Amino acid sequence: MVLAPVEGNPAAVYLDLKYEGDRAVSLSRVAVEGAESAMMHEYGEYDFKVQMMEMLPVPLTKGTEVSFKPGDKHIMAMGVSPELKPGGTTEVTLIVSGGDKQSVPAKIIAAGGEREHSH
Ligand SMILES: [Cu+2]
Repeated sequence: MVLAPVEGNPAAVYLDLKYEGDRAVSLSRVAVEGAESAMMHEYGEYDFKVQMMEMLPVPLTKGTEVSFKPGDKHIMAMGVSPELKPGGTTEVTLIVSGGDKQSVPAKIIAAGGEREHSH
């Protein structure tokens, strides 16, 4: 999880996931501990400009891999608590259709350590 340069701005979370379940589902929601809300974003062209938009649910079948990375799909966390500090960890929860959840730990790093995410 990469914090915004300005406290209170959205943070971006990047991760790779591989779905190992037997049941076909779709990844529809995400939650980040310590953030008021979180959503999945991707970049797309709209009105001849590349901009961020909310992602549609991602269909997952056994073996599907999805990566959230800078400049591509990402998880955006809004209303990030000041308690989340660089060097710490938080928990990211991926929620699929039907309500199954999977939580993974995410390391918190300061902005600028990686490519910055801007709006
Ligand atoms: Cu975004």
